[in-house]
Amino acid sequence: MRTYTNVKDLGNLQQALNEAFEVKNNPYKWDTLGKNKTLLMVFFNSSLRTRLSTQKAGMNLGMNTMVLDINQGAWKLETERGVIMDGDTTEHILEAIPVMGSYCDIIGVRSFARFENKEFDCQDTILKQFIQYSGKPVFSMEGAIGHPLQAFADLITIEQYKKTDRPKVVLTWAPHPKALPQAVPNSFADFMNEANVDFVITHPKGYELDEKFVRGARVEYDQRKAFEGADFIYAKNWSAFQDPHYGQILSKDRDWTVDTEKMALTNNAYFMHCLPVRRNMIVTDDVIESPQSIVIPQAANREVSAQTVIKRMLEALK
Ligand code: AN0
Ligand code: CP
Repeated sequence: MRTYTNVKDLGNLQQALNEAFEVKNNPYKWDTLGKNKTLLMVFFNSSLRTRLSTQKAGMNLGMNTMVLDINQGAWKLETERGVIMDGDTTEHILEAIPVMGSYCDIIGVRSFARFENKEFDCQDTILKQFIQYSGKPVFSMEGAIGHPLQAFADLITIEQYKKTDRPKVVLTWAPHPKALPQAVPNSFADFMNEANVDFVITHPKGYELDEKFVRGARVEYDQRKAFEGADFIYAKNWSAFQDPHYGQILSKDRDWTVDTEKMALTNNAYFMHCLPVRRNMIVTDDVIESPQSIVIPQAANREVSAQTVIKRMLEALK
């Protein structure tokens, strides 16, 4: 594997899942595969889970790992070509990327949507520049349009907990005070559309995601109706995608918060969220603390998804 930015990079999904469970059951089986190989993780945005789980995944494979926080100690990077750099950016990303590539064997990049220019975001410009100019295998640690390590971990978690062959999985929008990217719901939809699940998306009108990821999945605007008979409730906030409201907050309606009363409509569903989560905006204390909440094992599976992806990249280097 040379790049990992979406579900298609995994090839056969069932095979990838089988490999992930092998990794989960025996994480140290390949502890010399990454000997004298260096993993560089580049963060343009904050992180708790991605930073720790991906670093741990690299260490399980015997790699050396380095982390660079672009906004804390690195030079401020210019990302547009043709700019006269007489402002506050010190270095151009087109030099910085190949320099970073020269110190490592595999690169992970986190660069969220900026909501300044929809075209720039939709092209996943920063991630693409790393792929094009680093000379090294690159995987997304959440780009401008996707978070495939999260969605792979989500699928592993659903596989781990499902009680029927084809569970009903509901992705529900929930309120949040800040404008958040669409990356997590995009990738979740992308993966669920490939998986053997009955997938339903519910959100208020105006929050329609990019059809590239929804791919004709059922969208139900009545959240309560969507919850009926669900086996998994996956909550997430995102900002509007459609023009002319790209990156805007259209609603903070707490009637969409996932609570005990709504969970009672489901088939005793498990509750999932990628974290970090704002309690009593996205989900009530009662629901996230309930025995049906699997947010902690879901986060733990981030190590598994990262290790599976990095392992494949190391194998391709041989
Ligand atoms: C980010 C997002 O919604 O994309 C990261 C989630 C993994 N969340 C926040 O910025 C709160
Ligand atoms: N779920 C997730 O990616 O968390 P972090 O933003 O803390 O890495």
